[in-house]
Amino acid sequence: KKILKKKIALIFGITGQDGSYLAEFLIKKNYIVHGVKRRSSSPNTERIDHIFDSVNFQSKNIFLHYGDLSDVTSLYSIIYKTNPDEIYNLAAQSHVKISATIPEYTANITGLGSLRILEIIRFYKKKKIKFYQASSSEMFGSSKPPQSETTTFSPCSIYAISKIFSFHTVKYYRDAYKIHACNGILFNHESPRRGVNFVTKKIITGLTRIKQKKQKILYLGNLDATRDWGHAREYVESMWKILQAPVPRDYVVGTGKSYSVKQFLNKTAKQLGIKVIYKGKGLKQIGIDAKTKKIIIKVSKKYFREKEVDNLRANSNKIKKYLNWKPKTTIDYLISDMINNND
Ligand code: NAP
Ligand code: F7E
Repeated sequence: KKILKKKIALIFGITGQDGSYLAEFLIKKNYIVHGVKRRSSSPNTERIDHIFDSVNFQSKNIFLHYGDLSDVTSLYSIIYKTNPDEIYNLAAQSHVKISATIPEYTANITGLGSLRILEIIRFYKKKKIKFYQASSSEMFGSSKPPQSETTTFSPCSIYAISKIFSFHTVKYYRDAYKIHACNGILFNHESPRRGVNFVTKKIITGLTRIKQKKQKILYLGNLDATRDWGHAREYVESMWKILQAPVPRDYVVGTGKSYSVKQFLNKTAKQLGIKVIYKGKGLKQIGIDAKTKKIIIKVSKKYFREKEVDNLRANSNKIKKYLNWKPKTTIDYLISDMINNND
């Protein structure tokens, strides 16, 4: 009988939201999964602790390695040691607002990180490694929706500028060196594992705590921006599908539906049984709990962007047509999943 060799995947960013779901997905697909973890003074493996024994630093089919996208020697030794069939680069300084505070660091990790990995793939000719880059809808910035693979990039942050650097680097290595490298241009995707300072998780946590009387007020920034929000758990399948296609291409991934931050807030409040009455405008806008008559929402300048991306909505016809992939999760299910599994 022919024994099928297990495929080996290497995930940069395995401790993040997407990395944790991708690791689960690939293990189910019978892959051996290697992941790169940054050294941290407090634990950063909580999203993968259910599939990895981080105390003894081992498990059956998932292996972690200390490394950092800023440290090329660590990248080289991890890629050399693990000898992967597929590399998923999900690691990044991924917060748009914070990229204005640490611009150089963001450019170094979110921009140059992909270049460092691709250079190693180029020199490391032992076998063909497929490369996936986590590109972002933020690259479209101020271009009008719906945004597709042919929409002009009009970045509004150093985060987006850095992602555009990585996007073009991937295309260049594909064209110039024939490396099987692809970009998934993913629109916002959330889950119970979303980082606490992204707006969806902040709203879910804030309103839940207000309901439990553990918090009085939820401070937010721009309530009018709209986003195309999908579920991270199902978006990781699109990453894998993008790499399995025989011809390496770039794909937009989104739901095609968009909602404002205020709509997300109202939908969450409704599921939690809270009715919010709004008063005032702009920075003076407040949200009052109709039952308790208390102010529970306030707008703070602190959370506004230097330059806002107003409207994002995907046209993902290409991935539907070529890879037969489309998202199934509705925004209401996403919110209920985040409420019910918010810990
Ligand atoms: P995330 O939760 O912020 O995870 C980012 C991961 O990158 C974490 O594992 C983090 O490690 C790691 N990382 C950060 N700096 C690093 C460095 N210098 N060296 C090595 N690893 C580093 O992000 P996510 O939401 O899962 O998103 C995954 C990727 O997709 C990111 O590249 C993001 O920019 C991109 N993206 C996200 C979305 C979205 O809506 N979620 C949409 C489009 C694109 P620690 O755990 O130690 O911090
Ligand atoms: O903001 C508004 C804010 O930080 C969404 C990252 O995963 O998706 C994410 O980037 C919107 C913006 O996500 C608050 O101004 C209002 O318009 O949740 P966010 P993001 O900036 O869209 C893209 C696709 C990525 O690639 C990124 O890695 O919400 N907003 N009030 C707020 N945002 C935050 N964070 N906090 C607020 O209080």
